[in-house]
Amino acid sequence: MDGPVPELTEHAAACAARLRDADRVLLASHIDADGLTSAGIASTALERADIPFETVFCRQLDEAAVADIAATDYDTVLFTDFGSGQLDIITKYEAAGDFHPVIADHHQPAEGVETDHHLNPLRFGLNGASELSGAGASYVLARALEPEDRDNRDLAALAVVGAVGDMQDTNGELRGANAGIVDEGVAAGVVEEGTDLRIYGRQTRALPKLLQYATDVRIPGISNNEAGAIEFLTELDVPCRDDDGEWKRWVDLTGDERQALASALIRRAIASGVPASRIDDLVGTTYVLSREQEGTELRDVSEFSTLLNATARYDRADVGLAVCLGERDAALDRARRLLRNHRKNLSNGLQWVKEHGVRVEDNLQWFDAGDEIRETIVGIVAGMAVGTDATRNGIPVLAFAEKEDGEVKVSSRGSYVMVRDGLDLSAVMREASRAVGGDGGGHDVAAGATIPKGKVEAFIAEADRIVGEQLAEDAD
Ligand SMILES: [Mn+2]
Repeated sequence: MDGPVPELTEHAAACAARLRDADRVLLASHIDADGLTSAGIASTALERADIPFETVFCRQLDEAAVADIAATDYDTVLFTDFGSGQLDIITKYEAAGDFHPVIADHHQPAEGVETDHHLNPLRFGLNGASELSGAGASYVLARALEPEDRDNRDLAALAVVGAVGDMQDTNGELRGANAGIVDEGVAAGVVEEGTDLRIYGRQTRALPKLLQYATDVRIPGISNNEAGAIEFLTELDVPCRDDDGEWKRWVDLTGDERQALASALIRRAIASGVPASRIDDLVGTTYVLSREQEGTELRDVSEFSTLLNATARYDRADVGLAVCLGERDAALDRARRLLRNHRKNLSNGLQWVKEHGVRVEDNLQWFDAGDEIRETIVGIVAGMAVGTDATRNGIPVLAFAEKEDGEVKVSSRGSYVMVRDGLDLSAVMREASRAVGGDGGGHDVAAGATIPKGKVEAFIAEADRIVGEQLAEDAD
């Protein structure tokens, strides 16, 4: 069997064999949309393979979290969507005979250490930030774990949600190893791929809100402008309201109506001077989960991943996992309430940044939200602030927030243009945090760290220096 990602097939088989040898498995996963879908995929695969397991979630897999895991009486631990960056810690416990690790992850591995059952696209020449997510790595493992009489390709739906949750489709579509997973999902009848308007909320948002809140591509007079969005829709030759006068959603329109609306929107964007490169971003590849009900958050992968993030950021991984495992009713209601609350917090957070502004250093900009923005969402707020008039173009944004334990959480966000110019925030966060007694890592375009209280200024100086070096090195 070739598997969805041929480069990983052989190694996935070895990891699967290791899990089959275990009496039972402790599944430990990261708390975010990708981590929850990873856990959904891995736990379904373990169950179908008749391997007893228990699931735990950690926000951060630090020394203390690994020690807690080692203290359980599980001999085999499956880490999903984290573990690679903590190989130095994990292998210490492995060497001491505390547990055998199996890792399905896509983050930068810690250097100078390795373990046998470590499934990570970066080990096989694939890009972990853009080509395969933690859920994707878990899916590859799930395909290797499937029993003779059972096909696990239906789990591709969750793998696509995880990839989109980690923003691996930001270049207009899922590529590389992810594309292989999409193909399997399509073949299994759980994923539909199409070309459509790439605006968030096609399933659930009323048309004026869909357009008003679509700020990835800003269209003057429509984005962030309710009256403007309503006027635009009213002037169109498309019936945007139903028989009761209620606004329709994108999903309620016919194919022709969608096309007419999209064309009018593009004409309007061109007339308003939006650059051609940005206009191209308005339309792209979209992914729909065929087996989910139309008009729900679960039908659209990006709305699904947002729903999961809303459970994760508020310590309700149990709710997010239940939704991934197919529970609807109570779990879905709870998730939707968490999402409404999450939206309110994000909009308050962005408002706070706009009011207080950012401080600009030589090579980066930053804001310290203290306890005004929850540390679990400060990274999203920083990402939302990139590209708005609240921040400067061309340099990354660092955001600080207080953690409950008194330490300081740092989140950083860049853009793919900056990455092309040499930016690697994963290295910035790791090196600058370690220089002040903290730790961090992540991806080139988005990364995070935790540092001791009182070290913010020293951290900023160090990070500013490293970003300066990265951008200068690439220039020559
Ligand atoms: Mn991930």
